[in-house]
Amino acid sequence: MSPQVPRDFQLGVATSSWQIEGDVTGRGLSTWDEFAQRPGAILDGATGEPACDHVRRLDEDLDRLAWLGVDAYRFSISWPRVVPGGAGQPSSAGLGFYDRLVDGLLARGIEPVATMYHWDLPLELEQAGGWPKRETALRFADYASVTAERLGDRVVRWATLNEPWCTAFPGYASGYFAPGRREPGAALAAAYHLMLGHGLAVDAMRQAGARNIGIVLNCFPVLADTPEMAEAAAHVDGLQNQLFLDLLTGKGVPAQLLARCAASTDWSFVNEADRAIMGVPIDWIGENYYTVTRVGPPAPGDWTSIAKDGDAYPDAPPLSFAPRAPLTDMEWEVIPQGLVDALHRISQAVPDVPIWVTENGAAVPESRGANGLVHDPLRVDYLSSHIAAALQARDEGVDVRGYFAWSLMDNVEWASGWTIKFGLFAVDPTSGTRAPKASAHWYRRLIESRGSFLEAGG
Ligand code: IFM
Repeated sequence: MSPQVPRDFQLGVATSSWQIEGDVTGRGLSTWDEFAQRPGAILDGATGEPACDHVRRLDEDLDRLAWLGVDAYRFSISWPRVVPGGAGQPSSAGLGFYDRLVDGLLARGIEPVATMYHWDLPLELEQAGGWPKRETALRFADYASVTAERLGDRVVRWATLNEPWCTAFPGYASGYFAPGRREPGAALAAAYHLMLGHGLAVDAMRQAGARNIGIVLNCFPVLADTPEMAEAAAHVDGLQNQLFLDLLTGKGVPAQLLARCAASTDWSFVNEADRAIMGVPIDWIGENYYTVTRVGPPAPGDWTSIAKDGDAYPDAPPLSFAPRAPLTDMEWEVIPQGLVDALHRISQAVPDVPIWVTENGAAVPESRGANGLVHDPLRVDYLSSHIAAALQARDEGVDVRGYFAWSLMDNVEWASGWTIKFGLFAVDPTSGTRAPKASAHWYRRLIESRGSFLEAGG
């Protein structure tokens, strides 16, 4: 059964630049472009060109969003498209593309929600040291400033970073994501400088005229599968959740983590004066929720959950990840209550700041009917139960304002390439053609029917 969604609860869809845009001739390279060239780094050898060829197909994709009837579209801006090389002169063609995107959304009555950084770091900045270096945070604020100056009059809401945990830990500790480094100390420095970049960018963007600025985290409840794994679960939670919530609220690195990760770093990059920068008040916060992290006893070679091997958590005691069925194609446990709990935790940690569920969705088995329609009933069940969970948290007093389904269309799912599909629209990676799946039709009806249960007295 579909959830009963009040009319004032915003519904949208989300994407990210590297996963859909293509057209690399028009931009600089990112760490993901370089990573994609490494044999075996991306499961099926997918690359950022053509991805979904979205730059060239912009107008038709805008029409798809209008057909769905979404209130808002969350996209990310490609730093190497706007500032090729990561520093210096912005590209007028790059900014021009986002002008067209934002204007096209507004013309269709759709709110543009822009994320400044969804993992595609300009390659040159990585070659100069990447996020483990403080300098990268400064360059991020410069790029955020020029972008805000250009688009700040039209973008309705901004996020600085998407899921800084993913850039820092799978990127620099386990090496499962670009830039593929396996340096736990560098990962901790990366997490810190990402959050410094966030704070500097908020300030720079406000000065450039942008309003409604926040950040998108991926806070997952971390559960100990057995009582003796409580300590390991606390370690994972510290790195997955508490580190980012504490830096974001000006508390600095949690004292427990300073001690827990002493074998990987001396924390010499921490500067007390940064607390206030990172803790700059924000206007909203986004939560990307997919699953919980269930920590079990060590079982060598047994980790399956993407980007979640123990190496992604520096200095963690021996552990394994023990998701319980039902699982999605990502081997992620389906547990809507986790979203309720995550939303409560965020609202307690960052009080008086409205929350949007900025990503939620599932990669599930699909089948094609005789008429060519892709049937994906498990995706409909997943989306439905998680929208209900967001509304439950709202009923329980959390200020949740809306929900974005991940994703508008199938796209390059990072290290899994095209092998994993999250889209409401099916995309043929060879021809680029798109077609709505059954879930897209369901979401469209849900959006359309919002509030009707009230009128019907329900
Ligand atoms: O595809 C990603 C997205 O880029 C960030 N959040 C999780 C999604 C699914 O893995």
